[in-house]
Amino acid sequence: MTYATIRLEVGDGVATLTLNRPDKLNSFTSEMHAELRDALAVIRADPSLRCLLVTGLGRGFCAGQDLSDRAVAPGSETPDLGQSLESNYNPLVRALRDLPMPVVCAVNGVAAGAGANLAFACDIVLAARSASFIQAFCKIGLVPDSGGTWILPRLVGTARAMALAMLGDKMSAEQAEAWGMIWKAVDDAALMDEATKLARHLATQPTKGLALIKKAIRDSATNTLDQQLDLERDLQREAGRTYDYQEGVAAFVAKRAPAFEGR
Ligand code: T3D
Repeated sequence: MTYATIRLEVGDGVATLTLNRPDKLNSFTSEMHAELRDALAVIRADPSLRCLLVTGLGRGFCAGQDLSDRAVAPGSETPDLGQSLESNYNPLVRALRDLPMPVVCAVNGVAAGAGANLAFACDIVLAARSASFIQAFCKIGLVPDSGGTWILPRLVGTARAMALAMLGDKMSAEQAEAWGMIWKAVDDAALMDEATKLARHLATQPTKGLALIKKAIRDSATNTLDQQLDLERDLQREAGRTYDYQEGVAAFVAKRAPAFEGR
């Protein structure tokens, strides 16, 4: 599949989506959003794909909305940013959250505005040690979007979320790791090898079970313990009916490595 603003490559059960506007630090345009929607639908429909890896080309991961698309002459009508979220950013976050496979993010450089929150919407986030995260919205009078106001307090608590959102300070990958916002910071030169290795490993695992884990952990954010216990009951019932569960048990009993098929 050929796109203008992203790259989609597939192999070893992994779909790799690379944001591809390096001269603009991979900032989002309407075209990029449309291409991401298309690519995510393609990935979701392909049963051979069992893990998604998201990264960016060049020295940035993603600098959020392309602001050159937002400059208006004084006195002219401003674009409806609510509509932009409704049509572009919210569907992207929902598509990643609902994708029934693990989503690994390799943050290769600065992740600002919606670019930072795109990373936090992924399931397992690795970042190059030189990468950084910036809730840049406040610097231009906006509110963190793409799920930022939901995920930040859950990741770091209200006090830190408030300061990150109101100050827009640059946070290093190591600080993000120390605060539990990402899985880990790795040496720049090792980032893509490590992320690819992780994605390939996940693509050999019980995909259906991993998708159910993803749902359970995501839903726990708004469930009571009673609701979560009920959800675990329902998801475990579903997991117990998969081929991969049978295979996992059979392999354990036979003392051999399991061959999961993702179903
Ligand atoms: O509008 C809606 O639809 C609502 C939704 C909004 C979601 C959002 O994401 S709002 C937040 C938008 N993003 C920002 O405010 C971040 C803007 N960028 C920066 O603050 C800085 O570029 C960075 C801190 C990310 C990186 O700084 P630095 O010094 O490493 O790089 P740079 O020199 O600023 O940028 C390099 C190039 O990328 C430069 O282009 P040039 O001069 O070489 O031609 C710069 O203009 C361009 N660039 C970086 N970010 C954006 C951008 N161009 C357009 N839009 C950007 N967001």
